[in-house]
This record gives sequence, C-alpha cells and structure tokens, in this order.
Amino acid sequence: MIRIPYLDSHTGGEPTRLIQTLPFDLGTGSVAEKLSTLKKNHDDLRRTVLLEPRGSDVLVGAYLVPPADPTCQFGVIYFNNVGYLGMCGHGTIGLIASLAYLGKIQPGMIRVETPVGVVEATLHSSPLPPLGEGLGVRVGEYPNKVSVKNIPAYRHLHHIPIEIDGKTVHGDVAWGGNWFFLVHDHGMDVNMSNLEALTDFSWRVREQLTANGITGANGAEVDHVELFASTPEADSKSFVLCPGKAYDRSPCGTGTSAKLACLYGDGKLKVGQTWRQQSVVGSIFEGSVQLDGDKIIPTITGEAWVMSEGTILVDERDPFGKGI
Ligand code: PYC
Repeated sequence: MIRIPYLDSHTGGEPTRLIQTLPFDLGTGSVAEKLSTLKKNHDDLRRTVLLEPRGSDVLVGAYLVPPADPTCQFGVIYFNNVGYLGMCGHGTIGLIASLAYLGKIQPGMIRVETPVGVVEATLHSSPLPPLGEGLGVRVGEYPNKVSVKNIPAYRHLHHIPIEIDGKTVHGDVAWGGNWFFLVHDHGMDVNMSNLEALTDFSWRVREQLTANGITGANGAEVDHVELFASTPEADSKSFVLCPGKAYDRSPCGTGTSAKLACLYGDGKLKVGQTWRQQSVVGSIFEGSVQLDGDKIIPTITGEAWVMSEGTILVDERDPFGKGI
C-alpha cells in the first residue's frame, strides 16, 4: 500500500490539494526541469492524486519541491486533471495559507520558484478576533490573506475575431502565467444558473482557437478561456474555463493577471490602481500592476482556507487506484 499525505484548501471556492512529499526524487535541477522529469516519468502520480474515483475534475494539485534558485524558500509545480500549469494564482494563495496553517511560515514575503519563474507571495498578518468571554486558548487559527506578485504578464494578440454559431466574437490572447483568450462581446449570461451553457460556449471558443491556429507566443496552446461581464459588486465578473473543462471557482489568479495586462494596455488601469475581479461563484480577487522597465508585473490578493487533510492510499491491486 502506498501512502501519500495531502492537505486541501480552497481559494475563493477553487480547491488546491497540496502534496508536501513526493515518493521519488526529482534531482537538483530547476523547478522547470523537475516538471520535465515529472511529465516524462511520474505522470501517474498526478492521475492518482486528482482523478476520480479519489478526486474530481475540479481539483488542482500542488507538489511542493525544493527550489534550485537560492533566493527562494519553496518550489512548486501545479497540475490539474489533464496536465500541468505554468503558474497558478489561486494555488499559490492556497499554498501559502496552507504553509501558514502548518506553522512552516510566518507573515512576510516568501519567494517561490515555479516552472515559469519566481513569484513573491506576501502572507499578511491577520488581526485575530477577540476571544469570547470565558473561552479558552484559540487553536488552529492562521493568517490566510495572501498577495502574489506574479511573473510579468502581457497581451500577445488584440481583438481577434472568431466565429461561434455564425456569430463573430472577439478576444485578446494574453499571458499571465498560463495562456488565456479573453472575450467580452460573447452575449452570455455570466451566472451560476448558466454554467452548462458557459462551459459549452467556452469550449467551442477553445476549439475555434485551435482550428484557426490562434496561439500564444512561440505557438503555445491557448488553453484557458475567460468570459467577462459587468457586475455591481466588483469591477468585472468572469467565467474561466480551465484546460480540462472544469470552470475555475475563483476569479483565477493568472487569468486576472492576463486581464490586468490588457486593461493596462488599453489605458483602463493605472499603475497602483486596484481592480476587483469577481468569479462566477461570487468570490473576489484584488489586483493591481506595477512596472519593471517595460514589463507589467501584476499582484493578486485573495484568501484561502484549509478544509481537509488526509492520506491517499494506493492499493496496487486496485484497477482504478491510479485514476480513471
Ligand atoms: O488561479 O491562476 C489560477 C488558476 C489557474 C487555473 C486554475 N486557477
């Protein structure tokens, strides 16, 4: 029987399953090199951790790995039901809150090496609410608000037309740690009551991107689709479809980063101004940009909550023990 301990959190409703110790060695290379080794030799662990019957399409995983960059305290590799992510905003907020829960970090700045670059996470100290009269020691509370200074984000293509059901919609291709197609003129109702139609529409957008050869830089696949709408509760509301056809319950950290790059490019967001992005489930990330030379550096702030911990058990005789 193989045993793999995990800790689950959610960030704005989107889960992150943290695996702190891998049952094999990935060598001493960079986190990007460790990811190559994982893809080549150990993809069955991704399937074991996330797929049904143990997991579900909604789960995002995070492997904590040693960083190669000596300025970083941690390395991390994010994965989902169909593969691996470059960066993950909600996942980094979840990772940092989980490490705080485990007592491994204190409020302050933590540098984390990802396969696509180093991000700086700030764990905010949260003033704890006063204890009720006669109550004892507060147990298990941890700071859970995190800001993530992401890698540089940029818009690659602007106002690209694609046709869905004989209707032309337009989108931007932008990078925020993953590749996104950001659509405004979709005409869809961005609401929980419309999830099936939103999923179907976004999937067909993605198929059209492939059919029309619309890619990110160097031919990279654009594997996330974002549909934006207005809301009285934030600056914008979005539905984000992830590569494995699950929708992001959070406002998507890398997706919000891509959005901020487009807003800045359109002159609709100034350096230091706060943008509030709401997810389809109602959770909110705050975002802002700063400049490093001509590069746009987004920072995303949100809260994560630990919600369960346990041990994955893999019985070698189980025909579905490594996922369906
Ligand atoms: O928060 O960056 C994110 C993300 C990517 C995929 C799911 N969440």
